[in-house]
Amino acid sequence: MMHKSRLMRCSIRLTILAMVLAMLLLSGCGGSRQEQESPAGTAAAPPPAPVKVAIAELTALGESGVRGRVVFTEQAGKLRVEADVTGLSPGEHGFHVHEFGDCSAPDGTSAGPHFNPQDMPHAGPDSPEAHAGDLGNITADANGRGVLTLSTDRITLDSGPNSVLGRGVIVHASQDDLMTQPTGAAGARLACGVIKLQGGETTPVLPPT
Ligand SMILES: [Cu+2]
Ligand SMILES: [Zn+2]
Repeated sequence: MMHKSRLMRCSIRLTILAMVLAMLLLSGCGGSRQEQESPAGTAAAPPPAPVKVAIAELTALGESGVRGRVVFTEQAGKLRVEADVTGLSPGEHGFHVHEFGDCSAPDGTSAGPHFNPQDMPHAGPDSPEAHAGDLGNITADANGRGVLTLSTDRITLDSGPNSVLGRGVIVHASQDDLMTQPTGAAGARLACGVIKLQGGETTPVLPPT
């Protein structure tokens, strides 16, 4: 009898000991996890401002078969433009931001003229004076795919006069000669897309009625 009750007391003590050990271990783990989150006990840095990204999904105008996507990313005070377009004839094709985010006309004329908030002449993206929307040419390979990356401070994704949010992107049939006024003689409009902020709502810019 004595023997049995001593055994019971012993096992109760062991159970309590195990519980205390478990609690110590758990609190220990929590502590180390916290240390990992804010190293060296410093206050957590404020989260970085979200990088603004806008996308234009280009769809074919008429029967052109040209389509693609243009991604605009704010980066170091500039706007990076990355385009990937398929269905083109090999060679150079005029590539612009146009004033209106309206791709409804089968020939793309609903997108209006080149985006030109400062009333500049037509030129190329490297000219000191050009339409804000003059992005030059996109060059298609033998398979009709054109990829372009450029960086510009002429257009933005903010609410300023040079914002391209809600405006249109047009890919043309011909090469932009970066000279002929006001279109660069880039010919027919083959694909069109409206520039929309990713993860937000963008109202297309339309001509005044
Ligand atoms: Cu154009
Ligand atoms: Zn232009």
